[in-house]
Amino acid sequence: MPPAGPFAFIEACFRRPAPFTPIWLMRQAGRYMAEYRAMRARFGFLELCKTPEAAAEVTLQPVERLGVDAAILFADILLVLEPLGVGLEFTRGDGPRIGRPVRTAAAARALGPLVVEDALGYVFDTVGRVRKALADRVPLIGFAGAPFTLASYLVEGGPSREFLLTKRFMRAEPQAWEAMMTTLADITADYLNGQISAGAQAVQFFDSWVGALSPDDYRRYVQPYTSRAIGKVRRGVPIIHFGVGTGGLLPLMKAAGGDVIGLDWRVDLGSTWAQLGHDVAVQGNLDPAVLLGSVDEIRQAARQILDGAAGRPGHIFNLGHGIHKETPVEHVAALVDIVHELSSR
Ligand code: 1CP
Repeated sequence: MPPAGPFAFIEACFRRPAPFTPIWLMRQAGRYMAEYRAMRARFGFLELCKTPEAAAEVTLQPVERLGVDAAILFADILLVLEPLGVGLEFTRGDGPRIGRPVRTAAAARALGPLVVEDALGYVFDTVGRVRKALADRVPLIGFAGAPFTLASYLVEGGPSREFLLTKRFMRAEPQAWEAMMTTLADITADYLNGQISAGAQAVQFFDSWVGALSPDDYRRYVQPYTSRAIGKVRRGVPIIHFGVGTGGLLPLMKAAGGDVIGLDWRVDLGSTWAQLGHDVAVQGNLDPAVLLGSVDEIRQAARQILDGAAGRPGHIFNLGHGIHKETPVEHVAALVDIVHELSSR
């Protein structure tokens, strides 16, 4: 891979000074955008992910419309579960469903391994197309689910609030849990390295639901596997490590690995960064609900976050989680402009 180039986003990931604070947004491609809804009228969600030409077009929509400083591959963290044969489906309105959830030690041990080039080659095809179309205007972020969040979908069979089946499984079947998490860690690393070979210039680990765990459980049941996955990702490409509701876990997540720690909106960016240590970059952390309010309120809230970062190299502006589908697209575009204007140095 050629060097990443002088992108503000990549500079910030490595805590080098940049002329402004780079911004991209989780779920920047999605249902709040008319262009995306038009694509979804033509393709089912999984079909869209599996049609590289269309997935590449959707990846580029927010880059054109918003002027963000990075593109994020259009795909889903659950795509790796489909070739494991568990019956992944995206149902309209209801979100993802796993037809054959993993509820026994035998089922957990039977998972994988995967040859990612065969199983997920369509994603790598999309990455190559996006890189070509971007022509180095902004870098491309690849991503994958971290082992815990993937395992939670496998065990629960879909979205969950309490993750009781997952928490019960990891305690009741610690050896099968270890086998499953090791398999998921290795698949995740191979999958991210495949994206990097195809052209991804940074990667994000989504451990979205890990905030459901106590610190002790994180240490025992998650950290070894997230560390294993992160440790296997090709050196030199920045890694963002993100989860929701992780206020009590951030030092452990930092220890597990990553150049950048993603913060949700429940924590104060300035003091949290100081506690974590300025030897790691941070990403975040505007409450996505702020984008439903006025542009004045958006400006105030953005300024507060930028003040917390205090111009220190190593801050990437983002939301604390994904954009809500009810969000006016003009407000998102306004946020991007506001962050560029207020942080320009
Ligand atoms: O109806 C539709 O059009 C599908 C909605 C949708 C979209 C737009 C889903 C289903 N996935 C996506 C795209 C997606 N998912 C991206 C694209 C890149 C971007 O613009 O950010 C990414 C990075 C994801 C990652 C993802 N999928 C996560 C981690 C991020 C997060 O939100 O914490 C998770 C947990 C998923 C699972 C998933 N896929 C889709 C939905 C609705 C969900 C969440 C369901 C749940 O609450 O459990």
